[in-house]
Amino acid sequence: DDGYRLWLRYDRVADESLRATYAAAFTEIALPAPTRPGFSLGSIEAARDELTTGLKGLLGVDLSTVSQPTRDGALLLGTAVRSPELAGLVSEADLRAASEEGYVIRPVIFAGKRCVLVLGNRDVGVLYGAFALLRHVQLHEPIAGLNLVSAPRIQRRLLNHWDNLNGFVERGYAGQSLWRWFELPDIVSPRYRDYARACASIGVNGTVLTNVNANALVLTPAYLQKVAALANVFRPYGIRVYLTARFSAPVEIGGLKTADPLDPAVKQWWTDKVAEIYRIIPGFGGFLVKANSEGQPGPQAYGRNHADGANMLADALVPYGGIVMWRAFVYDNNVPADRHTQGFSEFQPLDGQFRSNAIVQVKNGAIDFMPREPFHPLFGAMPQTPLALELQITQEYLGQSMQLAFLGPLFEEVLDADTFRPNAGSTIAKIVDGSVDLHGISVIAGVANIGDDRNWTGHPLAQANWYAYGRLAWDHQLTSAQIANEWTRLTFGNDSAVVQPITSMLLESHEAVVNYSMPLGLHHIMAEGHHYGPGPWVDQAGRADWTSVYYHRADANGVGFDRTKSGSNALAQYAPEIQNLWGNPATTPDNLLLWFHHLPWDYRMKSGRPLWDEIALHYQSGVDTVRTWQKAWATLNGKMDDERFTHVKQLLARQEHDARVWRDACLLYFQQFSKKPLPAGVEPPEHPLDFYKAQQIHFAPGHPGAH
Ligand code: BDP
Repeated sequence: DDGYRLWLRYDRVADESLRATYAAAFTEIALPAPTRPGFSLGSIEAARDELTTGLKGLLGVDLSTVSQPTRDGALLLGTAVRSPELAGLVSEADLRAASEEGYVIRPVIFAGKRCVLVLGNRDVGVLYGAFALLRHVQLHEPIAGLNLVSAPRIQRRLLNHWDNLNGFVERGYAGQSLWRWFELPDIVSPRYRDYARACASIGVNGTVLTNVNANALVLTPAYLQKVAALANVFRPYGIRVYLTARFSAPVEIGGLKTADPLDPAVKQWWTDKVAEIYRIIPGFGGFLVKANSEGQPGPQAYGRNHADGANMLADALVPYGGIVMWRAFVYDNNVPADRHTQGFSEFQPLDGQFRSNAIVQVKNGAIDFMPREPFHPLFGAMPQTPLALELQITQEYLGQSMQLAFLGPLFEEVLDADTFRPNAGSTIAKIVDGSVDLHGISVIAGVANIGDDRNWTGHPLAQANWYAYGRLAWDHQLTSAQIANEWTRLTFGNDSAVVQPITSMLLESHEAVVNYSMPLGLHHIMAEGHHYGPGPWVDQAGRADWTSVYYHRADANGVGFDRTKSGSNALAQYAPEIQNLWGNPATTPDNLLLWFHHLPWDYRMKSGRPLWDEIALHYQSGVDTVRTWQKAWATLNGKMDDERFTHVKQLLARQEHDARVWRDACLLYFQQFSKKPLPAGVEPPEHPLDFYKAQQIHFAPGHPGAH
């Protein structure tokens, strides 16, 4: 099994009596108000097709489609708007709860038959309902008492692809881009539909096709036709297409002399461009913009600010219902004392100046998707501006597609973080979903981990990260434990001898990677450029804040970045409650300690151990945990297909090796400063420090310099 089917496997239910129960419950598909005239495939038809294929696989039955139920067991699909007689079968409260995109699934009597109703307010709700019902069956859940009502908490649930037009994916570790730009629009790979099915099955409803390090060419007519071909495939699956807009496009492809956002000719150029886009791509979602960061062009080149830039694009998009997502991940050559502070300093003062269809997109932390990072201080600090949360699904700093790091717990930690703004309980989830400041628009974005590898994500278990992102984007109240369990059962079957070990591995894995790479709040100590493996010694890298020494600041006195009043005071950008908590090492959680404090090597930890020992033991524990997974995985031999079994087995062996390299390299490096022996229980390093320093990866996947 090559893993292509992801979590939509639809393998036959092995338990015959269970299968018979399902088969009796689902006998035909009834569409009282089908097909929108003029549309070859709408969301309801996509729902019908998915149910037909899925139930054929699961139950071995061919369901026919009828317009009215002819017997008991009809699956009744429809929307409240177009089938009022179906809406009448459920309460108003249920319909309200299903809101714009959700669904109600429940047994009903209709036309004298016992049916299962899959009702949405809109067509796409029926599609999401179909996937929910198929998931229910795949998880072998009972049909008796079936009652599912669900709606997403965040409106726009996006994947951000960092895909270049040349096919190379920046920070992508699963092959080349899915989008075959050269072939499009003439050749439309069936894979695009499978991508859309997978996204829709977890509620993803938007996709930014192109890299934030943008190429203006995608806005030229020839490329817009290619984009339109993809948009046509995605539309029935409820997925809008978005593009990254290179700020200097008016100069690069428009022949203008300037891209100044206040210049009337520039405004006109974007107004015309947006009109052209909507002519070619109906339902286009809008733009994502990285400006004045890492060399990307932006309004500051013309003495304007981020709001000037964002508003100019927002104005062009507003007649069509489009949005602009303007990224707050900014830093440039005017390095402040601490890069941590720059995003906040540039954006917070602009609160209130953005148009209502301009969203500021903020990474979960202020530095850059570190293995663990405190939440970004902008969350809660811009109450008048809707903020989008940007998560990284691709594992740039978490072992890429070589290492298992299930990100459900990380995403959950971020979503649940309390900003204390305006008061306790104002979590990032509630700020992002708009409930704290009552915004009319809400967005979440995940940087995709998908490429054209046959199994989509390189590491078979990394599929779980795509899944977890979508599920949490739909409902941030789900727990990562629930999601891990669901995904494992969907992907490897319901045998508890398989589910239990895999679920435990998944749930331990993010912390284990943190432990063997950057424990206790250490950060940005990876190898330069490709970011794979350790590099605490990196001290030359073009700019200070690309080095490791800038972040760990190890010296004879200790280690860590002092971000309190005695240091960079980045902490001042957080709410007073957070400042009190994290301003004092004794009340800072261990896992963020060295993010905020520079502490002596013999600093007494909450455990009673000296800091040096604690660091060393964390590195060791990360390695130990990986070894327990190798043992657990061995028990699965014969319980799944050989292909996935062997692939993961090999990956775990590689991970164990790489975890040791992290541990040995970092401990040897820091030992030069601590001058202390390794505590009992920590294995001695295999090689001297110079050996690790000499290791070099020349061509790593996903690295901008690699193509
Ligand atoms: C960093 C990546 C870089 C991205 C940048 C961004 O290393 O490749 O371009 O973030 O998010 O994480 O813009």
